[in-house]
Amino acid sequence: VSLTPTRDDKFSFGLWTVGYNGSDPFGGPTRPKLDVVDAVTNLAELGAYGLTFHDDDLFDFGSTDAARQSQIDRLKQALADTGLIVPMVTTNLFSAPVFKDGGFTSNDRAVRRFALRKVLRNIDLAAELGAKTFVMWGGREGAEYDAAKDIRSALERYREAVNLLGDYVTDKGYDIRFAIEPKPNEPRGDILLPTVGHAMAFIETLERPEMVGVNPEVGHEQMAGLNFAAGIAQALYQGKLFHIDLNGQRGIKYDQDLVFGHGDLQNAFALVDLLENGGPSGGQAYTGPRHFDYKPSRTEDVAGVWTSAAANMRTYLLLKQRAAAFRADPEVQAALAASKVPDLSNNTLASGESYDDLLADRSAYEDFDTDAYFGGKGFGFVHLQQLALEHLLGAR
Ligand code: ASC
Ligand code: MN
Ligand code: MN
Ligand code: MN
Repeated sequence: VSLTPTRDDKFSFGLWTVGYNGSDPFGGPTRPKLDVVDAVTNLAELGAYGLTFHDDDLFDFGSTDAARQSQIDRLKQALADTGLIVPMVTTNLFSAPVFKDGGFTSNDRAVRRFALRKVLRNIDLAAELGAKTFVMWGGREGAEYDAAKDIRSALERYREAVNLLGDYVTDKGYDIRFAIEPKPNEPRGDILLPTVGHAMAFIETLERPEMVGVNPEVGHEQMAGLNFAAGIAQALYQGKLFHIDLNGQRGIKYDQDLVFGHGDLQNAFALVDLLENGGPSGGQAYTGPRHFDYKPSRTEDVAGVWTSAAANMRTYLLLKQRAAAFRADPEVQAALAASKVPDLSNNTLASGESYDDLLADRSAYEDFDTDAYFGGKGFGFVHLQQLALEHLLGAR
């Protein structure tokens, strides 16, 4: 595994990530505004293949048509000059004051109609730029006060919105799929569709569920105390991993958006192993962009922005290298077998066997001596995890 990023690695970055100027709720910017052409040029030089953006990252909210078009033209020229692509586009329905109670699910109907128009306009731009994925992070779709939001109506309005967008993309013949990005809270006290599981259940209620998947973000699931790699495994299992936001988070607190790996490193190792190798027992691999949604810390200067961007990709490749070594180690293969990890992929019933056959199988129950069968024998999971840790640390 080479540690030099290439286009084939499919690393992409949000314009708002390297473009983050350091503003937080307690202080203003610590860095100047980043121009989109500089972003494209620097990312291409570092080995990324893609740039993603919210409409308002590229042109200010409320821009004139001419100002908007000029920024689109500047982006297109930079893409042509570097070979970078735009694999994903998303819409900002959270920054402007009009969205203070949300976009698709604002209690105010005129706001909901405005939000839909803003998204439709941006879908046209996504199609024009060849983006295949349209992400929807509903950061303001939520509430602080139980009495103030009828959750069932809000979900119904969310559904109405996503159904309409699916109709639009289908009628226009665009080659675009949607990816819903869950987050439990921040900026709202509680956000609708707070986890990958909530989002996947919601998707099944849509008119075109096949057009909609998820865009899970490492830190967002971890803010809910969940195991990110396990959530990704379920999304892959259900064919819903349309996109992914990689970053780092240290526990249940505000959304940190640290560099990938600068949080729960062991879970990041399991994640890369899953994305690159299909996980412990094989299976479908992820082929989409490796998209970093991180924020260069407020403490860093402009040079530090690019150092941190490179760090995301290098960490990913280091983990990919370590995961390959882990899989190739005969001792790991033996430990996996001893832990019966491969056995879980065998059907519990034999082929053609019915519950009547199971009920008739005395060896499965009446004659199954639970004590004699296991005889106190353990599974050896700790040894297996230690082997993973030693590969992660480069000790093997
Ligand atoms: C997105 C996305 C997020 C948010 C956040 C905005 O599109 O994936 O997590 O917007 O990065 O600050
Ligand atoms: Mn985040
Ligand atoms: Mn994100
Ligand atoms: Mn984010």
